[in-house]
Amino acid sequence: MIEKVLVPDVGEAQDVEVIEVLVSEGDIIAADDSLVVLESDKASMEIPSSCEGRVVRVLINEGDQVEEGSLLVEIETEGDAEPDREPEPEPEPEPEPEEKAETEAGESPRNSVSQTKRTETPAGSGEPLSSEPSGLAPPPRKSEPPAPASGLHAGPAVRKQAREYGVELTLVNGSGRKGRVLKEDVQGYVKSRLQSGSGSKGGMGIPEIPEMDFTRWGEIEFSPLSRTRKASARNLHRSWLNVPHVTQFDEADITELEKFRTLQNEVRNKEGVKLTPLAFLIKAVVDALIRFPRFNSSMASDHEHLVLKKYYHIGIAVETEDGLVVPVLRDADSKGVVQLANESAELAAQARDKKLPMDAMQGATFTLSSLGGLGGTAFTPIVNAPEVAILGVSRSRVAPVFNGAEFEPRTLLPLSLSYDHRVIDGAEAARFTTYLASVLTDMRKILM
Ligand code: CAO
Repeated sequence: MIEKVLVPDVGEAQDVEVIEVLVSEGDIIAADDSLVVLESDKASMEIPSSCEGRVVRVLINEGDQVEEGSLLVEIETEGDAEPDREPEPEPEPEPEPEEKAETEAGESPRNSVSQTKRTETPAGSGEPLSSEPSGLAPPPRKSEPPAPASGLHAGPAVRKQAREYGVELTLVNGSGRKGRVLKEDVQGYVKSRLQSGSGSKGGMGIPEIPEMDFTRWGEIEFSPLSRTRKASARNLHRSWLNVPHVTQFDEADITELEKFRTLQNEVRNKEGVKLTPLAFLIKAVVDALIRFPRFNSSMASDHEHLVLKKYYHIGIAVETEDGLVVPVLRDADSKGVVQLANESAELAAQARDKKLPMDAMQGATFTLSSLGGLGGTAFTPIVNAPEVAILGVSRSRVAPVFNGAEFEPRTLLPLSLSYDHRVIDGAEAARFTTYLASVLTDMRKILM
């Protein structure tokens, strides 16, 4: 026998939409299993199955608009079920604990719904998700319904509440009978998420990414985050949310600088000095900061002033096995390239050995993030607020550059300057990177 499940009498309700399809073709279902959730302009309702059997056809998709009498699902039953049978009149059931909770939570009891028009459909009918009298026609409830096909026990009002809060119901522990999820459970879940601090992920009115039960798709493993990674995640997130970022890209011709650096490394090898492009970059950046003071500033807390700093402390982003750490190289304007190279190498080593004193990570006025030793052509670093700019450096490459007469091989260094657009305009950023590139091309400019 094939039972047809139709949309029941929806009374005055308009724009009835399929918001959840809870079964798929081939599913074996029990009587009262929920099949589909509908929502109108006034209320929501679950359409349960009136019989047990196998779903042979699902005729609707989520988002479809339906109306009274629309065919939703066909169920193959064993035996001689009568699809067009008249419903048995049944007494009004005692409210379940869940219903009580819903009532306590401020909604009117289902009894008020039961006073609205009630019509049976040929094969099953709906129950309202909200208790607003709506014209949607709930059937008398027979007994505690069995778990729906999804295995989740939750009434329509609870499902609606979960949808409104953006809560994945499978993650909520049900405290009702047979593990049924109640309204208090959803409220408790939201409260605990907020208290645990994870709610702050969705701070500033930003909707949180819904939590997923990844085990639905395969095996998973939980890996704890290190304290360093958690701290840098908080800082990065805060900066990302507070600072309107723009990234300016440029290239510096460092052909001559690389020749000089290679030569210096050969000469100073015996002294144990190793010069990477980083020390020259710090030197050039400080010179650019002196010429463009806004890049060495912070937005005052009144948001009406800039704090222009007269010192040049450069943060160096260092990759460690525990995550990103940014030690600060102080008074970089008063140091030569060799000292900058030694100090930055020392700070990086201390960071990796977890030997940095706390104050070594404070007070930077500008940050440099070099991925040049690793690769890449460009990236968009996140400003290390309250600083207003950060320079990302990628790997240099030799490329043909036209000199007006012919192409010649030049060594080009990619620069990615992210900045706080509240403080720095795009034109200023372009001037800054242009100047910086020119200094890297000819470091003698610093003398001028
Ligand atoms: N182009 C080409 N080669 C480069 C280069 C560049 N831009 N920058 C460095 N190199 C070379 C170095 O010269 C060195 O070569 P040799 O081994 O032949 O001498 C090699 O790459 C490795 O350099 P390094 O990375 O060890 O040293 P460094 O001074 O360039 O950088 C440090 C030090 C601490 C910045 C770096 O080790 C590091 O941790 N970088 C990662 C920073 C990070 O994760 N940033 C992302 C944060 S998100 O904004």
